[in-house]
Amino acid sequence: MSKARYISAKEAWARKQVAQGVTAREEASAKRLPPGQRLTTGFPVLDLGIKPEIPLADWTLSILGEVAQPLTLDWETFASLPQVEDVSDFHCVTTWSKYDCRWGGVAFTELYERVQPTKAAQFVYFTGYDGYTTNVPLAQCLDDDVLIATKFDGEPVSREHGGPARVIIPKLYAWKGAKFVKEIHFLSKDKLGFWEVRGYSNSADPFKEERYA
Ligand SMILES: Nc1nc2c(c(=O)[nH]1)N[C@H]1C(S)=C(S)[C@@H](COP(=O)(O)O)O[C@H]1N2
Ligand SMILES: [Mo]
Repeated sequence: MSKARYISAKEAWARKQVAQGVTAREEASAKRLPPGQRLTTGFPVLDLGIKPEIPLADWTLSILGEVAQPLTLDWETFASLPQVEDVSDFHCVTTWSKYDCRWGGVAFTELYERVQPTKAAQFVYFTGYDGYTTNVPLAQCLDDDVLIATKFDGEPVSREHGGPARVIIPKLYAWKGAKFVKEIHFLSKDKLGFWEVRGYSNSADPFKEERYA
């Protein structure tokens, strides 16, 4: 189902890596800041009160469900995958936004390619080491700005911001990106995550101000 979309995202990633440092970013503008958001220059921390400590030697990321080749990657293997960098804006539903976050890590499309999702795969359900869960349609995970980030501003993602690895999906409110990511489930049917079952919007588009269901 997502073949064409996945291929165009891969090509876009390649172009972006070539253009690094050349493309000037759009200045702050009313168009850039989603409705009801305020710009912050700090980086607030939002979690469930748990910041799990995961030694890299114990860390794994599993990709399972509707896939032909389920995978469990250890830290070394994950770090050996092709790495990308992307600068994006971060929008939290609690009304703060942060511009120009420079994330580095592995593109979602890279993992998609390796596990070979079945035709039935339409949704993705992420779990975190803190017990957090969230869900996103597969098509949106294939955008060329979605990555599993291990770096922020060139440094390892700190524990408070979701290290060793966190999901970044810039076009959606930030609760859709699991910090401390542990598992990526490909599903045929949608399954609501932690905040989605508590009344947050399932679609979560900040520019449509989709905060609550
Ligand atoms: N595992 C996990 N991921 C999570 C959360 C969480 O509590 N646990 N909070 C979400 C919310 S609501 C937001 S706004 C962002 C916050 O990321 P930050 O703490 O780096 O600002 O992470 C999202 N991902
Ligand atoms: Mo949030």
